[in-house]
This record gives sequence, structure tokens and C-alpha cells, in this order.
Amino acid sequence: MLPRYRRSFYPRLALIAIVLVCILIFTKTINKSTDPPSESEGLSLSNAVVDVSLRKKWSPLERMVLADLAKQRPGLGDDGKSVILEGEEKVRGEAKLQTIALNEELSEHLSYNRTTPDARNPLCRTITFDRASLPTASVVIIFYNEPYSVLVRTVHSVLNTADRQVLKEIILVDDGSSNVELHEKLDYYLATRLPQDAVKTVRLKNRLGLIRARLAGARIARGEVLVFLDAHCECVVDWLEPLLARIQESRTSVLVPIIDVIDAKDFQYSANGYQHFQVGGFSWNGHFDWIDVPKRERERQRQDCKVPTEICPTYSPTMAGGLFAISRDYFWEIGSYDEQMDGWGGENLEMSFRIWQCGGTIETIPCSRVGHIFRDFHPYSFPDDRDTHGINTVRMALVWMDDYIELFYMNRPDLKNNVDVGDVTHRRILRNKLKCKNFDWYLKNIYPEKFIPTKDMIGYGRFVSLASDLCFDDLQQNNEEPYNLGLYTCQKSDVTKSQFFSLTRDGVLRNELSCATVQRSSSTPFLVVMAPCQANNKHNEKWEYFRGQLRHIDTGLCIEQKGLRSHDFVVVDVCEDDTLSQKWRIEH
Ligand code: LR7
Ligand code: MN
Repeated sequence: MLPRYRRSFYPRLALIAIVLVCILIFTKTINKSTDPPSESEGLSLSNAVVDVSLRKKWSPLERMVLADLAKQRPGLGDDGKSVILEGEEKVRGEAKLQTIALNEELSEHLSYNRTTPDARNPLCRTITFDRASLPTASVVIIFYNEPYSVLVRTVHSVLNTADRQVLKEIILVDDGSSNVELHEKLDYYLATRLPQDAVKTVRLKNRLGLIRARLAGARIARGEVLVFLDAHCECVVDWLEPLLARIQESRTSVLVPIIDVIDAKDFQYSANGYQHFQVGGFSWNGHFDWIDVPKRERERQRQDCKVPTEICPTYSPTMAGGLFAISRDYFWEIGSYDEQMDGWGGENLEMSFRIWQCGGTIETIPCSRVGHIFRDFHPYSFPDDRDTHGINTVRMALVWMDDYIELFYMNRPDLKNNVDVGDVTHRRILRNKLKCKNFDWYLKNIYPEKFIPTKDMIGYGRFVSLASDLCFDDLQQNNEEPYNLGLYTCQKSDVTKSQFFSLTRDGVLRNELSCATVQRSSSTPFLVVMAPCQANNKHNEKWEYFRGQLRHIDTGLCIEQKGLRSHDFVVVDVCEDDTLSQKWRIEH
């Protein structure tokens, strides 16, 4: 029999061994930190590559990951600062910008953990959260052939800014990417460099489009709140908690952060001042656009909000679609998505109209800010070159817009009757089941500022000259910048979007985005300029329609087309009774 002291010695030895092993594992994990060693540690760009290739015992994947990390320069781009590359890197970066609308070269040099500026309203810093009682979140990030480093940075950014107490998981959904970097290398990186169980990956065998990719992510999510992000985002400190807190307070509120711009060229994070942010609108061609927060909404906030209006949830008629939070149960209850929507586009307005019409709200949460890389073009093509945005938008309009679909078709005559958009019966059944309100209600109550080109008009449609075959035409300049109103040979009325104008009962001559004004110069005739419509001072915007003449109230001059031809700009001149060249017929 062993002496007593010996018997107690062995367990102690085992304990010491266990502690040693733990320390070893711990230091190993610490070394797995993704920030590259600093220059002083000898990993400058040039010798790092040599260093990596010398260690043959590392697996090819490990070597790739290390080579990526070695490319990164500590501190570069921190605080969301812009970075300009030099020399060959600059050339490579510009080439990438041409091909994928994003400076991937630069992204590879920025730390995965680069910081973002705290762009929030300072009032946000005074708000505290009881994280233990907040609902948990599953962050779903979908991607199709996104640049590897950009996607990895998005994941890091979420992990760096969201408290693990509320962040249940990140779910990556690979929508059938063909870019091999996004396969084993990504899996390996996630498994070896990130906390265990933080990230789950779903891989779709084929590309199903972003709508079905989001659905695939939502199906496996276990958090109480679903938060969707595009695969090229960087988050600002405490962005997640205000979203969760608001959903806790109001289950049927669907929330968007303020979406800041990260420049695709130099990766500058632009926070644009915290006082001013915009909410979502739409245009009749079926696209999302940004609008200023309406006065009416500021009024509502002053009455309804418990916090200062600047940081109060702000109603938004629509949402951009990529970045939002929604209660998981509510997401399914309210009809998730139209799973027959393919590719890209349309799902954002579909969800926006559906949420509002069926009893929910869409709100911008000012204390939550996330940056998104806006690209000038899609770096990917669409299955069979189909206009998925157009087709999806027809599906949306058939279900949610009632007769207002005609205003969409007016902008997209190519889509009327010509395209197979599939069957929408099940979505109409959903609308009935949820007892949703109609689109007219939505326009009146949720977005009364939206200009309806056919409602309350003296006349609308083409403005046809009685002296020639010319019509008013925006000459394809339909945008928000001022431009000269033009003339062009009258087109068939079902393809006349650029010739569609309205004269409102208030005497405003306009199209969807701009109002007709007169630009004075030293002598008549003066040019007619289409400029952003003024809510308050409409003086220069007022017109009178009498006996075929269009008279500008402010100057007393009439629209005149004498001597003008197709492609010329419209002018006003001294009114003359009975001059045919001053007479206009309004189509409707
Ligand atoms: O076939 C595809 N499969 C995908 O998984 C095509 C794309 N995707 C992924 C893609 O990798 C990305 O992560 O889907 C995400 C969105 O695609 P983007 O980034 O090319 O789209 P976008 O940012 O140009 O477009 C906006 O509108 C889309 C309409 O379908 C989506 O709703 C996007 O999520 C949305 N993005 C935003 O709302 C971010 C703010 C931008 C604004 C305004
Ligand atoms: Mn995007």
C-alpha cells in the first residue's frame, strides 16, 4: 500500500497537468486572433509571404488564411477612414472596381476588425439596455459571389458590435456561389478563427435568388428576432440592441437601422451627420427611393414619442430591403416572402406594402446605424438574363396595388401582358386571410405625400401642341436635378412615360419627381425648368390652363412652341390670343 501522501499526490499531479493543458489551449486561441501581427513583429507584406510558404507543415487552407491575414495592415481604414492605394495595388484596385464595382484589393488590406465611427446622435449614448431581458437575435447574411474579405469583415463587424448575450447566432446563407474562396476556405476560416457556434452556414446547391436565400436562413434561425444584412456591411457600436428593444415593445414593428454609405472605392464610412437621415419611399416604376422625413411624421412623433423626436422610431413608408429586423414569429405570421420571386428585386416593396396594409409598421430606428457598401452595378448576372426586378414587381403589384398597378404599367409598358410572372393566387389568399387594407388606404394614410399622377388633376397624359406633332417630353432627363422641359414628336400613349405630365387642381404642372418653373433671363423667351417640387413656396410653380393656353402665373407668360422642333426646350413668351403655337391639348 502506498503511503498516504503519495495517494493524494497523483490527483494533484493530474490537476496541475490539466491546468497546464488549459493554459496551452488558451494561449493558442489567443494567438488565433485575426489581427495580423504588427510590423515590428516582422510580418511586413514582403517577408510575411516568405514566412508563410516556408512552413510546409501547414495545410493549404491554413496557408491561404495566413497569407490573407499577412496582407492586412493594422490600423488601416480604422474609424471608417478612406484609404487610397498606391502603385500596383492602386491599379489592381481600379481594375476590380471596373469588374465587380468594389475595390476588393483595398478590402484585402483593411483589417477584418477595422472600426467604424460612432455616427449616432449623442442622445443615443444616454440610453441603457437590460440585455438579459431583451429578445435574442439571429443575424442572417445572404451572399452570392461576394468578395471573401468583405463578407468576412461583415461577420467580424457583427461579432465586434453585438453583445453575445443578445446575439444568438449568425447564419450565413451561400446562394450557390461559384467563387471557390467562399467554399472550403471560408468554412475553414469560420471554424478556426471565430468563436465556436457563433456562425452557422447554409449552402444552397443552386442559386435560388436572394429572396429564397433569406427564407432558407430564416427557417433554421433560433433567435426570437430575425435580423437580415447584406454581405457587405459594417455595424456601428450598439446597433443591435435598439432594434431588439423596439421589437420587445412593439411586436409588429419591422425595423431598419439608418443605413450609412461605405464607399466602394475607398471604403470611407460616411456618417453624414446624425441630424439628417431619410426614410423609404418608392417611385411608380417600382423602385425603392429615399425621401426626407415628412413634416407630418415629425408632428406624430412629437405627440407619440417618449424620447426626443430625433431618436424616436420614425415611420417609413417603405424599406430598402437588405437590412432589417423583424420578430421571427411575426415574420412567418405576416407571410415571410413571396417564395416565387426569383433573383433580385421587388421583395422590398412587396414586404413594405404588405406590412403596412396588414397592420404592422415599418420604422427607422435612429440609434441603430449600419454601413452598407453601395455598388454602381450588380457584379453578378441574372439567371437567363431575366429582369427579375420587373417580374417580381409585377407579382407584387398584382397582389398589393389594386388599380394603381396601372401607374406601374405606365412606367413599364413592356411588362404589361407580355411576361409570364407565374401565379399569385396564394398571395392573394394571404391578403384576404390577414384582412389587409387596400392600396388606396396605404397611400392616404401611410404615404400621403406620394404624388399620384392621375388623381385630382385638371388634366394628365400627353400635352400635345395644336400647331404641330410635338409633345412635352422630359427628354430622358427624369431625375431630381433641375433640367429643361423639352419637346419631342408625340409618341403612342402606351409608351409615353417621358411624355406623361399632370396639371394639378392647384395649378402645378409636373411629373413624378419635378415641377415646371420658369427661369428668368435678360429677355423673353424664358426657359421652362423642371425642378424639385417645393412644399411651401409654390409661387413660381403655378400655372393656369385657359382656352388651351398654359400661362405661368408668376410671369404672366404662356408656353409657346413657335419655331421649335423635336428635341428643343420648351419656353414661355408673351401671351397672344388665338396663336395656335400657344395652344395645348391635354390628353386626359
Ligand atoms: O442572386 C442573388 N443572391 C444573393 O444571395 C443576388 C444577390 N444575393 C445577395 C448579395 O450577395 C447581397 O448580400 O443578396 C444581397 C443583396 O444584393 P445586393 O447587395 O446586390 O443588392 P443591393 O444592395 O443593390 O439591393 C437592395 O435591394 C435588393 C432588392 O432585391 C435587396 O433587398 C438588397 O438587400 C437591398 N440592399 C439594401 O437594402 C441595402 C441598402 C441599400 C439601399 C437602398
Ligand atoms: Mn447590397
